[in-house]
Amino acid sequence: MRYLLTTLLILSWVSSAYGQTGTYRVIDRATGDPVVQAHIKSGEESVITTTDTDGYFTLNPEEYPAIIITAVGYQTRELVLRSGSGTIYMNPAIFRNDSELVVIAGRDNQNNVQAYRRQHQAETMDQFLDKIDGLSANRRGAFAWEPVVRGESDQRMNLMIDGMQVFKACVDKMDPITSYVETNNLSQLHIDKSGSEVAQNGGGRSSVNLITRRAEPGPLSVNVSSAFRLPDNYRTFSMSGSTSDRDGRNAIRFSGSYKKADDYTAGGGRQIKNTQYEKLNLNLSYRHRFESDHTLEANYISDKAYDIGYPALLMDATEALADIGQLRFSFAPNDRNWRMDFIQVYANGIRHTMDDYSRDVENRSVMGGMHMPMYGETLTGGLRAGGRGVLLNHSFEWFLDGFASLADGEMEMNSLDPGIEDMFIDNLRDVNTRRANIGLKHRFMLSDKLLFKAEENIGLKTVTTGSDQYASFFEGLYGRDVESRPRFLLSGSGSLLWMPADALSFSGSLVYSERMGNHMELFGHYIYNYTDGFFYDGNPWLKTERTINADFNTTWETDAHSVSVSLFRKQFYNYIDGIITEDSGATGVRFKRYANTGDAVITGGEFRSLNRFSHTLSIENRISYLFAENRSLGEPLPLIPPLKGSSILHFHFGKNKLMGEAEWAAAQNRIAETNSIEDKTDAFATLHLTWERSWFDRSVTSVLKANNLLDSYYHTHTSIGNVPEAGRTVMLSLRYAFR
Ligand SMILES: [Cu+2]
Repeated sequence: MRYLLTTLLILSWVSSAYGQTGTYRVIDRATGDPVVQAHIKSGEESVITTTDTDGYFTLNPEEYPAIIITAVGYQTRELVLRSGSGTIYMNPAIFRNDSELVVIAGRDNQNNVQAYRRQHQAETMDQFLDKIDGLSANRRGAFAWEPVVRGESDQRMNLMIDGMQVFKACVDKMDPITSYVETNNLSQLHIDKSGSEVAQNGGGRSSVNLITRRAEPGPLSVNVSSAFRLPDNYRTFSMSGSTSDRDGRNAIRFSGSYKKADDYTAGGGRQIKNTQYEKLNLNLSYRHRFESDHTLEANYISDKAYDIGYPALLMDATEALADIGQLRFSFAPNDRNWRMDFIQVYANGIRHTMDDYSRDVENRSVMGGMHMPMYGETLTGGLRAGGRGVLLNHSFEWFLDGFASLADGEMEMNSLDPGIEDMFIDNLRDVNTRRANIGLKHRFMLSDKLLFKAEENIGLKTVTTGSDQYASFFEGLYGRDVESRPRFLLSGSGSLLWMPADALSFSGSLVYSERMGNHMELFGHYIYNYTDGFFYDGNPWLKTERTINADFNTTWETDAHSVSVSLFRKQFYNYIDGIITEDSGATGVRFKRYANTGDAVITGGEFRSLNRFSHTLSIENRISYLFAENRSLGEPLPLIPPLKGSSILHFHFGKNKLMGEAEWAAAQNRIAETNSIEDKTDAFATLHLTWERSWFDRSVTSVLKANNLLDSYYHTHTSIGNVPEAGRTVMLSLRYAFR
């Protein structure tokens, strides 16, 4: 099968009409084996060719001077080809796996890209993301943690699935879109912490792109896995499979998973109420390769979550539904000067229902004596395309991106006192967001050790409401007319990479970006923000928030050892935040309005080291730190994680892997007290132990995992409402792979 495939791929190679082609071989640096099926790309999205069963590929280096090589289980490499032939070494990801998670600070830094080991499938996306240096999570209980990149979450980061915009439907942010991709459907995770990839990602904000698995040609393969955890009775079952016809023209992949958990128990044995959840996920993917070698891919995700407890919030989600679909057409590699590499159309709908029927509403301090069922939905459709162009002998990549999204949200207030009339409040009514962007990316080799990259993006965005009645609320509140003129948004970045020696690299980038308020900041009404407990009103007249981010990284990396230090400083102008407008009064309800609050700054850094002492033993260390301040208010920004880190010791012997992990965080004493109501958080450290073993010729894998071994009682600073984390848990999972 593999031979057939390779033949197909060889036939599909495009040899250049001019210039000399070279033959290159891709080799595993550690073992000397050829790297098969590595993708040779001329840009992010355009695969020129793949390596054959002996690791060879041919290419005209004059046409593609700079290429990117990616292969599952290896660190991504960017390099400059020299004419003739040559051998290219790929560094294995420290831990090989069938899926790759890539963290990028400055993408063009070949040494700066580090593939992380994906934890066993039973680990959730939340837990995984939280462990990456520079990332953290805002937690509200057991389910759907909100990812945070370098202290920025929600509207200040760009969270995407396969590059698609998906908007949460819950006005209380219960449904970050990370919850719609199960880890067994994830093929890569691209994290751009600096925001320098403005051509492709628009705004110049940090971005997290969850890249899902696609159907690929190959024989039938089936994976079945199941896990059970105590004491919260978490149980999960998942199944996935893929197959294709004999010539690989039609390929299909499906996966389904089910999980359910009861309330969890904090350290010391206290059960935390309202932390249960239940979730179903289905993913279908189909790919067709035409005679012309163009391919068409269709992908559909359906995710249904029920009965999800949010102990830190006033209510729980009864139903969270997501339907996410896309069609993607990729053109066969060709060498035309102006060309399109891919075009993608997508549509998604998110629906969210929540209520407080299982809460003691009579005795709560905020919004007491009433039930507040809420409903929200978003509908989004979009188009993306990318390719290459040449102007004045200069070749560049181009990206087009456009979407339209409609958001609605509403709540009822049903008093327990029959004498008080019920109320109905619109949180968002017919709020439309439309955006179109064009991005360009240029690469200049200044010398064979110095690479300069420039990216720019121009976008047009409008946010407006289609309801005059809804608009009139804001007109009354602020005393001026709502107008919906489109705004131009500019962003740009410049990055420099210097590789003075093979093992050493320095990179720096400067990013300018403009961010218009999102639909909640501009047109939200009576929106409960769980992070500070205030009810927010939007402000349609917010000025554009501007940021300048400077980023520096140095990495030293040999085959077995790697040390990397990143430092950054992000300066905000016209920082959009809530300002307290009304005193709490008797109801316990406190209000804020969005406003441009002045200047803010977030600065910090990350340290990472990976040391492989032998085939048996390796150690991983990660540390990150953030300092954040609203300069105009003169106080720290809220929800900033303290100095934190983790150390992992891996033992690998025969069919066994043993992993010990220590996770720690310092105390957070820098808190927001005037414009937010935060409290200080103590330091903590926890220990986790994992034993993984393969059985029956590697067809079965078992993982026994004990988390929080010492049963510590603690909470992280970004755990809302100081809800304690889970105490000691023990989980057994089994996975069967049929090939
Ligand atoms: Cu909700």
